[in-house]
Amino acid sequence: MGHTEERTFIAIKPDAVIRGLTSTIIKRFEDKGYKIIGLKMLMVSKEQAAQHYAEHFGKPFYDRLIKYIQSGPIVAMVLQGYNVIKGARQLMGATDPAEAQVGTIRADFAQLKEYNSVHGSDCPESAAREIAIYFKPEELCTNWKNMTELVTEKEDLE
Ligand code: IDP
Ligand code: MG
Repeated sequence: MGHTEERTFIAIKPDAVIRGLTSTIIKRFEDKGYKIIGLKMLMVSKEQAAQHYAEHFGKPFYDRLIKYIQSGPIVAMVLQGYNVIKGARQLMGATDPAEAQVGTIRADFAQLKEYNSVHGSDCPESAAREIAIYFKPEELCTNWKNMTELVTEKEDLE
């Protein structure tokens, strides 16, 4: 059988970038052993914001959310690893920082769900869709092994 590696899209949102938390948040994901295969800072365009949050269109918080994600630079990342979609969301914690477990990014660095510091894809389809909004295929660095891959014998995994 063996475990397959997945990819996910992560964004450090403007509130966290502005507060100087970029390196701290990247470190949470790196320390877990996830491989960063895409990384850049950008200002989210109107079009990107609308595509990214299309599922929330029409909700009461939609306009505020679009304004928030464009309120400063984001740091966009593509991570690769075993069960990285679920695992990254565990590291992030619940959407509302007040409900998030202590030790998660949102519990440790945020107070409000309107400013919850980090985004992570919620399923493989969302991950593929979101990665394509922010990265061209040639911007991903896939042809290297990180330490987790070097110490993981894939044929030994159940
Ligand atoms: P997620 O980021 O944990 O996947 P979603 O439900 O997909 O949560 O919501 C997307 C983003 O919209 C959240 O991260 C948060 O910034 C914002 N948001 C979600 N629910 C609310 C709300 O009830 N009020 C204000 N903002 C919200
Ligand atoms: Mg979501």
